[in-house]
Amino acid sequence: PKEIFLRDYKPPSHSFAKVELAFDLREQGTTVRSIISAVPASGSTGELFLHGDESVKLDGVTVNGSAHERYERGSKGLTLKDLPNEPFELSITTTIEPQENTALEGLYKSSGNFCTQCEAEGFRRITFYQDRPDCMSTFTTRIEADKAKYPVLLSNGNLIDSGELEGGRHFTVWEDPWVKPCYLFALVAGNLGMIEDKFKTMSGKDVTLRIFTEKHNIDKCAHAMTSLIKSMKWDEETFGLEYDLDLFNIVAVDDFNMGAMENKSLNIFNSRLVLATPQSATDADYAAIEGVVAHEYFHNYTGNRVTCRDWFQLSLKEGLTVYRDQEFSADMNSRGVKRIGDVSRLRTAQFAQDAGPMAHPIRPESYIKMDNFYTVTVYEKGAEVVRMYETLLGKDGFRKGMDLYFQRHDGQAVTTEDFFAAMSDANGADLSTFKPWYSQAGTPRVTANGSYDADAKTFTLSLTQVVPKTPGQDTKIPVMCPVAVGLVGPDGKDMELTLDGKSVGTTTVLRFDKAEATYTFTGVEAKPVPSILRNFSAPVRLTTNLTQDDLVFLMANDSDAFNRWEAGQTLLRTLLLDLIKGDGQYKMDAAITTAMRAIIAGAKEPNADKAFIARAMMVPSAGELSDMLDEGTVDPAKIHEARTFVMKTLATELRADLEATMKANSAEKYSNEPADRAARSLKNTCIGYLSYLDDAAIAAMTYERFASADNMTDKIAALNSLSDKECDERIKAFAEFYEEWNKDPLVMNKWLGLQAMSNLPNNIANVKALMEGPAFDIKNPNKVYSLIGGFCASSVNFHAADGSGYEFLADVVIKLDDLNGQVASRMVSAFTRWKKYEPSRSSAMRAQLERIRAKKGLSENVFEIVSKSLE
Ligand code: HT7
Ligand code: ZN
Repeated sequence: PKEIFLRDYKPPSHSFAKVELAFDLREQGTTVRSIISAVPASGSTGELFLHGDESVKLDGVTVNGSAHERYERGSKGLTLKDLPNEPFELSITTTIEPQENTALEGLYKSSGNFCTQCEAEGFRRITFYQDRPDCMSTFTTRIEADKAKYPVLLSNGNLIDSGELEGGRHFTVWEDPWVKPCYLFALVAGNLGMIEDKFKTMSGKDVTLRIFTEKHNIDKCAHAMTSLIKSMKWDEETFGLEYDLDLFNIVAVDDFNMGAMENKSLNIFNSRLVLATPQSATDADYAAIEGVVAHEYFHNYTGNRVTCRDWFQLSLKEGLTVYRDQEFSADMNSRGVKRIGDVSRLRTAQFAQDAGPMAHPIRPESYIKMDNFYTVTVYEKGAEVVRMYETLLGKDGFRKGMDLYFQRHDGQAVTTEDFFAAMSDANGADLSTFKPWYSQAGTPRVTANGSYDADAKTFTLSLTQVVPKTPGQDTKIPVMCPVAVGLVGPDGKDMELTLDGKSVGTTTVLRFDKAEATYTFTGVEAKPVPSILRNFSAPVRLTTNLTQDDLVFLMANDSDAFNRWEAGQTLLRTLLLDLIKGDGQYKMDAAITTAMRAIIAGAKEPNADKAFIARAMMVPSAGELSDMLDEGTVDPAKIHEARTFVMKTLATELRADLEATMKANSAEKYSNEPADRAARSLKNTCIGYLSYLDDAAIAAMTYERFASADNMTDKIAALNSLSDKECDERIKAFAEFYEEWNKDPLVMNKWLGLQAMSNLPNNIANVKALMEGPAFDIKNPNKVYSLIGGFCASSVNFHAADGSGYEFLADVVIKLDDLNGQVASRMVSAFTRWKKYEPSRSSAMRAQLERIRAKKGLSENVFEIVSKSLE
C-alpha cells in the first residue's frame, strides 16, 4: 500500500465550478451520472486524475458532449488525457452495487434503505471525482427510485423539484447553494417516518427541522430534536453563527461505522445517537445524543463553511468542533463534571495512543488509510489544543480569533496554520512557541515543585518539561503550556496572587514554554498549598511534590472542581500503583478510606453537587492504570486484583455510608431533571461499590432494583453490578432483560456489551455463543463494537493467560477484514500496545498480529495498524 505525505501536497489540476448528479436507484445496480463544469488551473497539462474505487463500473465519459476515450484506468482511479485547456463540461456515467456494499462507505443499504457515507474517501465508491476536500463545488442532485419502497428521497440543500414517473417510480431534485467538497455529499432514500419542528434564527428566518427514522422509532426522536434546537441557539449566542439554509435534516440509520456525519443540511446519524426514551436509553445515552447532535450541527461552520485543505488538516475541523461541543455540553450541564469526563477519556485513551506505535501529531505527517486517523489524538487532543488558545487569549480573545477566521476563510479549504494565524493576528499575540502542538506527537511530561519561604513570604514554583520521543520523532522542542495556578491558603480560601510585582487575581495562567522555568509569587503571608494545572489547562502528564496531606487538603478546599477531583484521583492512583507493583500483600491506606468517607458524607450537604460526588467516588480505570505502568510490565490480572481489593475494602469499611446514600438518593419515580440525574448517578455508584461485597443480600437487593426499575439507567446499572457476580440473580436478570428487549437492537447492544465485558472466569465461551446468537450480526458495526469491543475491555478474559482471548480477537478481525476494513482496523487496535504487557502476554499478542498480517488480501486499514504496531 502507498503512504501519502503532507509534504507532497499539490493543489488540484482543475476546479469544479458546478456538479450535477443523477441517481437511478435500483435493487440490482444503481446508475450514477455526473455532469461537471471543469475549469483547468493555470499551467494545466490537459490531464485530470479522478479518484474511483475498483468496485465502480465505468459506463462512459463525454467531454463537451462527445465520447472521450483517451483515459487510463488504474486501481485508484481514472486519468483523463488530452482535455481542453479552457473550461469544459465533463460527463461520467457509472454503475455501482450498493446492495453488496458491506464496507458502509459510499452508497449502501441499511435496513432496506439507501444512504451514503462519503467522509473521508467514500465518494470515490460512487463515481469518479476529485475526491479531495480542496475541490469545492455546488451540487444539484436528482434522485429517482421506486415510490412504494422509497417514498422519502433526500439530498443536500433545498428541494427544487419532484414528481411522479412511469412504473411506480418518482424523483426529487435538490440544490445546495453552498460550495462543498464531495465528502459532505449525502443521499438518503427510504421508507421513513419523520418528526418536524421549527427554529427562528437570530435574524428572524424560519428553519424547518426534520428527523427521519424507521416508522416504529418515531416516538424516540424528541430528545434529539430538543438538542438540535439548543445547539442552534447556543451557536448564535456564543459565536454569532446563524444557520444558513431553510431546512435541516437528520436521518438515523442502524448500520453506520462511526457516530454521525455532518453532510451539509442532511446529517446522517448512527441510530444509537438519535433514538431515546427513558425506558430504552440511559442518562449517558441522553448526554451522548445531546453532545453529538451539537457536534454535527456545529460542523456547519467549522468544517463545512470553512473546510480542510487536505486530510492532514482534519483536526482543524474536528479538534475545533469537539472543543465547541464540549463547551456546549458544559453550558447545558455541570461544567466541572463535564471537564472531568473529557479529561478522563483523554488520559485513558489519548495518552496511551500518544505513547504507543500509532502516536502521531494532531496534524499527522503521513497515512496509508485516512480512516485510521479519525483518532482520539486528532479529535480529543486537537480539542485540548483549541482550548489552550482560549486559556491563553481569554474568552473574548478567542472569540475575536474565531470571527477573524470566518471573515478570512468562509467558503475556503484551509490549514491549521490559517487557524493559528487568525488567533494570533486577531489578538496581536506572539504564539510562536505554541506551534509544536501541531507537529509534535507525544504527551509532554511536566514536573512542578513548589517551595515556601516563610521569611521572604514568597512561594516559588519550579517547572520543567520534556516531550518524549515517539516513532519517527527522536528530537523534540519545548512547547508552550498554559499552566493555570492558584495558591490555597490555610483557611481553605484562594489567595490573591502577586507575580512580577503585578496583582494577577486568584488564578493565573503561566505561559510555560522552556525546558525549565521558575515563578516566584510574592506577599504570600502563610504557607499555601498550590493548585497546579487548574481545569487541566494543558494536556500534559503532571508530577508534583504535593504530599498526601496537601492532596487531602485540596480535595476538601480547592475552588477548582477539576483539581478537587484530581487530588482524590492522585491519592487513589498512588495507592493502586503501589499495590500493583508490590509483593501481593495488599494493605489499604486508612487516609484514603477517611477521605472517601468524607466525599460520600458531602452528599448530605444542602447544595451538594451529587454528580461531582459520584465522579469523585470512581476509582481510576484499569486502562488508566495500565497507561501509567512501565513498558513490558503490565499484568492485567494484577491490575484487576488490586482494583478489586480497593473497591471491596472501601465497600466493606463504608458499607453503612454507601447503603444510607443509596437509599437517600433512590427516587420513587423517574425524572429527567439535572438534580434527579445526579442523584441517580450517585445511587448507582453506591450500588456498584456494594456489589463487591460477598453477600447474598446485596445480590438480592440489586436484582430487586433491576426488576423494579422504571428507566434504563437504573436497569443497566443494576445489571452491570450483577455482571461479575457468580449468582442466580445474574442469570435471571440477563434472561429477563433479553425477554423484555430482544426486539430493540439498540437495547440488545447494551445486553451484549455488559456480558462481553464481564470478568467472570471463562466468559469467552459465553461471548462465542453470543456471536452465534440472534442478537449479534457481524455486518452491523454497533454489534461488533458492543460484543467484540466489550470483550477487549475484560481484564480477565481478553487477557487470559493462555492467550485464548487474543486468538479469538484475531479470528474475528480476520473474518471482519473481508467485510468492513474500517471496523476491523478499530478492533485490531486492541493489540497495538502489545509491548506494554509482561513478556508472555506481549509475545502472545505479537503472534496474533503476525497471523493477521499474513492474511491474503488484507485491507489497507488493517495492514496499516498491524504493520505500524509490529515496527
Ligand atoms: N466527520 C465525521 C467523520 C465520520 C467518518 C469518518 C470515517 C469513516 C466514517 C465516518 N463517519 C463519520 C464524524 C464527525 O466527527 O463528526
Ligand atoms: Zn466531527
